[in-house]
Amino acid sequence: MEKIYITQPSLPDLEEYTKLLKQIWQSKQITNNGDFHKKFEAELCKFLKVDNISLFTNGTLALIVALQALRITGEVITTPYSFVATTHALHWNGIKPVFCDINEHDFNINPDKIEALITPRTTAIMPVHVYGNPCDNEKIQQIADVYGLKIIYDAAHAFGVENNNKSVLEWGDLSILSFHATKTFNTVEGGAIIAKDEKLKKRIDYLKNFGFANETTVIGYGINAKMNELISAFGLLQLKSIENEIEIRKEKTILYRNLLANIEGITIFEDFENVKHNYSYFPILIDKNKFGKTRDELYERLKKNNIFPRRYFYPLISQFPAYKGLVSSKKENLPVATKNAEQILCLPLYSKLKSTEIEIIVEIITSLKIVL
Ligand code: T4K
Repeated sequence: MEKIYITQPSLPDLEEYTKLLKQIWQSKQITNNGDFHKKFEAELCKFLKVDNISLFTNGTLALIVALQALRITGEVITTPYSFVATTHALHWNGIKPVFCDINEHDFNINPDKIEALITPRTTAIMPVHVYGNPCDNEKIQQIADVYGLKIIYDAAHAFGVENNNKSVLEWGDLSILSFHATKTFNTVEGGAIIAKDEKLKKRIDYLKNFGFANETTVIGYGINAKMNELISAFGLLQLKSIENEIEIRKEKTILYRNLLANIEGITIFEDFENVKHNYSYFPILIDKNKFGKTRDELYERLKKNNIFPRRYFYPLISQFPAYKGLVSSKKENLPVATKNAEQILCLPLYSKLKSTEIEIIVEIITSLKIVL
């Protein structure tokens, strides 16, 4: 059987892309806020129902600049259950991460545990909408308001996700997106910051361009994190098919759910009420006491059969040597995150994944349970 990976990027039509490339070749404007960049920002704003988007080279630089833009310092309360870039962005800004435990059902930061972690040095909260599951914004905002904290959402997984018909990207002070090849919406590499107002967008745009406000004025410690014209044109084409992409992913998700329902020891997750999802990942939890085999035994069995799921997010960020020494990293402080990280397996999910392939994946899972 051909190898099945966790994901496979969707690509735009090559002929259509070539036409746009020809335009770029003619104009000679290949980066620095050219026409495709401007158009992609405008189209994204429409699609995502937000007013201010700044495009970036990738999601990690977007996170680093978001923290710079809000002048965040000291300590930031965040989740250990994410991709390591979330915490690295804090470190690159000289900020100490303080890890907070998560909810079992949505993998997101548990707002009820945030307050106990606030100190006089705390300046912000950085939650992640893990797998595109919306965080409990209301509770997080209430805490931020009481203590005068900023909120930066790592929405790397949450492209197009809405709650009660409103984009989750409107929440908090800033949100960042990733358009990496492995994401539901990809521009090869890419990212964005979503700002509440034009003034902040302007500051972000300066910061991603070395801090230049004009030819001779540098307003701060900027960096180069601009998206170029080739990628902006690619992104514009990707936008045309994203709704269809999400719809197909939804169908695959429903098939997985139906086939995996009622297998003892496997937890699957239904859509949350009032949430328009983007079906970015298909996470399951494997409880070895009920399933009879560990998550890693299942992971290895699938790999032997040329199927490559991923253990996003194991190990927890707090378990990496760079962060392990922090008091908030202690496993006893993060019981739910620790348990979920030990049980998690994200199964392959992408639009070209065939129904027959999903059936084979589920058969392998089921057969492993039977061979007890
Ligand atoms: N915040 C969060 C919450 C994030 O999840 C991420 C990134 C970020 C921030 C930072 O955003 P970026 O700076 O990346 O824009 C991947 C991605 O590199 C990373 O973007 C993503 N999160 C993370 C969750 O996953 P890997 O190391 O697991 O990817 P990799 O190369 O092993 O790819 C997985 C599989 O996908 C491959 O086995 C095959 C397939 N694949 C991959 C690529 C890159 C393809 O078929 N084609 C491809 O081009 O990190």
